[in-house]
Order: sequence, then structure tokens, then C-alpha cells
Amino acid sequence: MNIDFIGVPLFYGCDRKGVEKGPDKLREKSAIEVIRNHMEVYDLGNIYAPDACDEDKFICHSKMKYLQEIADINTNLAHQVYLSLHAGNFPLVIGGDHALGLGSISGVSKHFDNIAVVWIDAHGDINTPETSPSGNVHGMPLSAAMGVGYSTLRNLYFEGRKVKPENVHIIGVRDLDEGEVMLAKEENINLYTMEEIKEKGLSAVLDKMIRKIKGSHVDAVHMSFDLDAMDGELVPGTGLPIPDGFTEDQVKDIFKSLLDTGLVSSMDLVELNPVLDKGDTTADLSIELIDYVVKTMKEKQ
Ligand code: B3U
Ligand code: MN
Ligand code: MN
Repeated sequence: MNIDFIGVPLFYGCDRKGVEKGPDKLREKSAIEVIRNHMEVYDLGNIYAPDACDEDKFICHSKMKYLQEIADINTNLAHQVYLSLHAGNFPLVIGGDHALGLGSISGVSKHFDNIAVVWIDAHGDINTPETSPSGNVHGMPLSAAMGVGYSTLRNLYFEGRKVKPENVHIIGVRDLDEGEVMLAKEENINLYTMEEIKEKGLSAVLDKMIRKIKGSHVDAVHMSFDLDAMDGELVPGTGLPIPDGFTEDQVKDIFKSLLDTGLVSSMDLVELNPVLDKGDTTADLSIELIDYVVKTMKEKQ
């Protein structure tokens, strides 16, 4: 299996510039060479992101910023991810903000019959235009992937739901909006909060999640990693660092447990903002985590 490195220079989902520089920053930091130490890799370049005018951001929808741009970029990403999987490769999608998660999931969902999504994040990203406090679409991709929210997003790439809510696992969460709490309950989403992890320990929580994933008879797991899942001190180069997050070792434990299932088909790494970074702290950490994932995948082969 080869790795397909796919950049998504998208900031429209968080409405804060800098995050679109993530993919090129990681290339500069030798991401491709680091991956190639373990596995063959193809750099598929960046998905085209059209320029948009700040004043026009609500032109398509009064409660969602840059809806059309995000939908167009995500549709192209979905197709790229689908083609990558179809060729027998592992799409590694580098953001850019987390709105791209919808494109990734859509591509994975077209290729496989029944998928699980593990969303590693301080946030739920299951808002809808009605519950969102910000209008930022990076807070909405996972609900759209489950078939909840506005039609343009729900029906991206192909019509209807991309993942069943009971196959959605959100881990590391510690900043949910009110509407998100309600939706998680209504839809029976699996939430593994930081509170629960502190109380029971990460390995007990991971055991529970892995058991559930294995019992759900999915044919693939998409792993979507938002850097803000980590402790705010470790990731200054992300939009809004939040305290009480994961350590580097904990994130590696999550990756390892998932990769050990042999089900992980694809991965996102998102919300690296090189402009906000202190030195290259967050970029270097991202490289270390990519190295770890690919090394672990190689050992499994
Ligand atoms: N839940 C809030 C904040 C947020 C979501 N994702 C990030 N921040 N990074 C919202 O705007 O939906
Ligand atoms: Mn996120
Ligand atoms: Mn987040």
C-alpha cells in the first residue's frame, strides 16, 4: 500500500487565515521524505481553493460562511479520496481547517459499504446552521456526514448520509455547544469526553471504543485528527488552543489502538495554523505524529 498525500489549503471553514498554509508548511518540514522513510508516498498536491471575497461570505446562506466554496473544495476532495482508495492507497489528508472532514468522509463512504469515523477533537463539530454559535462550517462537518443539517452539505458528492451516527466516535471532546449535546443524545453518537478519560483512564476508554468498533462490523475506519484535541500548551499553532487536552503519548496510543484493528483506511490531520505557531512547535509535532502513524502502519504490514 502507498500513501497519497493530499493537501487542502482551506480556511473558509474557520474564517481565520493562516490555516490554509498547513499543507505547504509540512512539505517544507520534509513531510514527504519522513513518510518515504517507511512507505512509498505520492504527493498529489493541493486541492484547488478559489479566492473568495470577505464581504460575500454569507452570499449563499445567512448562517454559514463561504458555503459554496467549502462545498466545491470538499466535492473535489471527496473524489480525490475516493480515487486514492480505489487505487488501493491510503489517503492522508492535510488541512486546512476541519470543514474538510466532510469531503474526506464522503470519499471514504463512496468506496466502502459501511464505515466508522473516529473524530479526535476538543470539539464535536456536529453543529447545524441553527445551533452554530459562529456560522463557521468547521463546526458542522460531522453532523452533515451523518445526514443532519443543510442540504448542500448533507448531499455533498452523493445524496444522503455518509456514516451512521452509531458508527461515529468522538474522542477527547471538552468543548461542546448546547445544540451539539442534544444532537449527540438524539442520534446516539459515541462520545468519549476528556472528563470520562480523566476518570477511567485512556486505555479503558480506548478498549471500550475499539470493542464497539469491532462489534459494529464496519469495513473501514476513517480517523480524523484535529490538533486542538491536544493540550493547548502543546499546540500553539492552532486556531483556538484549549487546555486539558491529550499529551503526545496519549494521541499516539489512540492512533496505535486504531491502527492495530487493521481497519483504518484513511486519515485527516487538520487545523495546523503556521502563522499562529510559536516557532514551529505545532508543525514539528505534526511531523512527529505523521512519522509515528506511517511507521506503525508499516510495522503492521
Ligand atoms: N463549536 C464552536 C467552536 C469550534 C468548533 N470547532 C472549532 N471551534 N475549532 C463552533 O463554532 O461551532
Ligand atoms: Mn474539529
Ligand atoms: Mn477542534
